[in-house]
Amino acid sequence: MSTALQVEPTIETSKSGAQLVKDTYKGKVHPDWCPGCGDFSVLSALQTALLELRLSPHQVVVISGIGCSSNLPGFINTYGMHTLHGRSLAVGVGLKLANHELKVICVGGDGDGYGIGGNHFLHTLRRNVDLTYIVMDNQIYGLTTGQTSPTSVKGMKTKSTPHGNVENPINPIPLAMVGGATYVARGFSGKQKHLVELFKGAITHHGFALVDVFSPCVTYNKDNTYQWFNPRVKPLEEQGHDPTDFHKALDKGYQFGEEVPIGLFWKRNDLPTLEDLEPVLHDGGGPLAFRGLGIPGEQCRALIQELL
Ligand SMILES: Cc1ncc(C[n+]2csc(CCOP(=O)(O)OP(=O)(O)O)c2C)c(N)n1
Ligand code: SF4
Repeated sequence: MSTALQVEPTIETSKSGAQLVKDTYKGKVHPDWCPGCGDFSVLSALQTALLELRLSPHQVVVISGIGCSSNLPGFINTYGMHTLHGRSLAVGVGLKLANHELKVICVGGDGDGYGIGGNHFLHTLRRNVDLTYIVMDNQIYGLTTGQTSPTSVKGMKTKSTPHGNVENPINPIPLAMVGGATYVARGFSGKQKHLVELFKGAITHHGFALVDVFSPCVTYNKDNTYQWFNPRVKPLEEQGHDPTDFHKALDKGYQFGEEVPIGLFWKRNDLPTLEDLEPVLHDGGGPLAFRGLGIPGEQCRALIQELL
């Protein structure tokens, strides 16, 4: 029996019958984020979402770029890959095409995804690749100790902008919507249960799903803190927002100030994904990763040798 202090762990069963608990998704490496970093909440919400969706670790791959947030694949027990700065989507798209039966989840920071990886972001959107992209948006470069990022607020003083940031920030919500994403949401690390629902929606969505998460960097961003967000974040679900209304979703997406909407802005289910449109993935041969290469082993080894 549960008491207030002793909560029974949730136990789920995977589709193959294996027992799943939250610890099933615990990685071998202990998270080394600063105490209070918003990324802890994102990690925990993702683990809960996978548990509640009854996805076994071998059905999921988590891919990242470089940054504090991009260390996440080491902290979660799924397949994973820590790639290059800004390249998680490039690797994620390749992986999805190689094995379209895997759930592909790309993760990283705002610098990683909207700065150096901005080009990949645009092209993954327009292709409507069936993957989930979680951006831990702390509006700063955390790992490199506090420079402005593409989502830093105008006027913000950082190490790289001691007189205040003169640039206009990127707003990922309208950008993703206009670019062709078919599931566009925003969460906040301070509202973990809400985040779990957004992640579950994104992972089960058929198409490109962005979840931009305000995930405060408690060490270097002294402006956009938990205290700043707490009174401002307003769940769209409590405002009767219709996520199929493109223009209203755009209006909501532009809001950032005294009120910051979070939740599911936009969703459509009527567009094919890149994988749906690739004929080779539908010829009955299964995922490409499990097919023969069609060239002799010797030739294959020589090719690999040449590339090493
Ligand atoms: C090609 C390249 N350029 C620059 C860097 C240096 N670098 C590493 S992480 C980072 C920014 C990380 O910021 P963000 O993606 O917002 O993640 P956070 O650390 O805030 O989670 C930069 C510029 C790098 N590793 N590789
Ligand atoms: S520097 Fe910022 S983003 Fe990086 S772990 Fe610390 S609080 Fe998190």
